[in-house]
Amino acid sequence: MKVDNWILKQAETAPGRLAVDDGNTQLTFLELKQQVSQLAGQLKAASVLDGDRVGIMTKNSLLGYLMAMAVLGSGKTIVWINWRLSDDEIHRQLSDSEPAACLVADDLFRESFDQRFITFSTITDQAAVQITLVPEFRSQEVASIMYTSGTTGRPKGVMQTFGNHLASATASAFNLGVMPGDEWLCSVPIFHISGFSIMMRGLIYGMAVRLVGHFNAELIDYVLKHEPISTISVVPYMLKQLLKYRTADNTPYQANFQRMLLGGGPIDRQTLQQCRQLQVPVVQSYGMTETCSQIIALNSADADKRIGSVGKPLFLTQLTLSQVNQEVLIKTPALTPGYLNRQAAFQDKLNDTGWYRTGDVGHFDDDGFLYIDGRLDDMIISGGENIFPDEVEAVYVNRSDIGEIAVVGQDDAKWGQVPVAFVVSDAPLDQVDLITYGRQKLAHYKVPTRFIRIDKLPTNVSGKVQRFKLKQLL
Ligand code: S0N
Ligand code: AMP
Ligand code: MG
Repeated sequence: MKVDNWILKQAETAPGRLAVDDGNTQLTFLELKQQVSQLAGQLKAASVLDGDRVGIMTKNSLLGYLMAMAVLGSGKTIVWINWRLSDDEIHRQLSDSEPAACLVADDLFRESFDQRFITFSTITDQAAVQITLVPEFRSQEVASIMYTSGTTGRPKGVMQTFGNHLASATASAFNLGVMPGDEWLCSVPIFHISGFSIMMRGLIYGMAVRLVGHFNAELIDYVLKHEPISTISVVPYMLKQLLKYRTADNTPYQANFQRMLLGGGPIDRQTLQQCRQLQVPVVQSYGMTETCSQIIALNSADADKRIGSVGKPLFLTQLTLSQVNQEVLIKTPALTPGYLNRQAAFQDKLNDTGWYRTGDVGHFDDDGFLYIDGRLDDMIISGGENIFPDEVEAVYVNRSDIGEIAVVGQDDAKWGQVPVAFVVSDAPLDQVDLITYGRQKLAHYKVPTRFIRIDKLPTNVSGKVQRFKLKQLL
């Protein structure tokens, strides 16, 4: 039978196996297929499948998961929307991707949303029409689009093909292994590749995904101690929160537990050392939205001697460093074919011999293990979310009380880094007003936590602000 739609494939080969569990409901792969088929018929009835793309804005709920599967199963591309974004930010992404509709979980619906936004309950209230799920997921087809900001202007929609997802899941399996009974806990958002890659691995491996709707360290600590979870993906913020609970009582994680897959941003050595002491197995990894998740990882066996390293390339990925500036350069079949509507912006990221320029700077040790030393640009990472200073500054420059503004990242014990603004201004700065204003225009995590007055921004000869000098003032 010619079936290479991964949902149908698993329903055929592993119908009774657990596919997804949200703590209340468990669905086998056969039940997953049935529910996805029903939802697809409802999406069609609501004209959501009329175009090529469908937006989705949800937390990690079971219904959100099923909606995503129904969109994929119907042969459409998911445009993932980060629910923490402001109205303006969401509108820019939808204007660029032009989905037929944007499905939004009822708990995330906003008064300001127009008729393009359709709540999940509107869909589930529809009478389903008959629909056949597509027979195959073609490797060149775009499964998902995730937006990343950039240093300039418009957001960039990273296109992730089925081939990219398959290459990524395969490489991860060769490194970490896949065992019957494996269960991957997904509390990282499914609108980021950290979370969506877990969904895709679940479908490709025929593996159970344990969904957690919203990050709650106490709940997750309990789940890791009492449910047969084998892997959890975490960003540094989550790891630190989980360690607090792990130490609060002496209960170890249950016997099936294999590892925490850590990525999304830099981690301090002290936390890694604490993990060793507590025998919490951490697999450090490095990857990005453009590479459909991890492409480099540090095996547990090497972890003790290579503390701080992100490891070696996974199968299918090639890695080198630029001789000019130590930039991390990669080639991998998991690499996006480009940014939606922005081929030139993507070409800019490839060097003249076709290597993808990551924007990260690194070095190797004598045995070829990679260490990430920082960024070439000014990107700030707060709790695993990226912030581009230019984007924040652009929101403030037109205010009458702001002459000039420069945003930099300040180290922060909880979030890794937080944005802080330096401002040249004749008027006194009203911190509360500035923060309230920013929260209307930007995702809250992008809003500077402080606005610091300065007489003049330090600049180089060509007039570019020297952010490193501002950082030294913090
Ligand atoms: C860390 C998270 C969970 C924090 O959110 P939390 O605790 O749920 O917050 P809330 O209760 O919703 O809100 C409380 C207040 O905190 C503010 N806030 C929320 N998030 C942040 C933040 N990041 N920075 C600063 N402040 C934040 C809220 O705004 C609220 O304040 P008010 O009320 O004032 O608004 C959450 O941030 C989160 O989920 N972060 C993780 C995101 C993530 O997954 N990033 C990774 C992206 N990169 C990739 O996906 C590539 C790497 C990759 O694939 C990978 C990464 C990790 C592991 C594995 C892989 C892999 O390769 O597979
Ligand atoms: P994103 O744009 O959210 O996909 O994030 C990708 C970026 O996160 C990378 O280019 C790095 O800057 C950063 N990053 C991911 N993993 C690590 C890591 N293990 N150590 C340091 N930085 C990381
Ligand atoms: Mg919380």
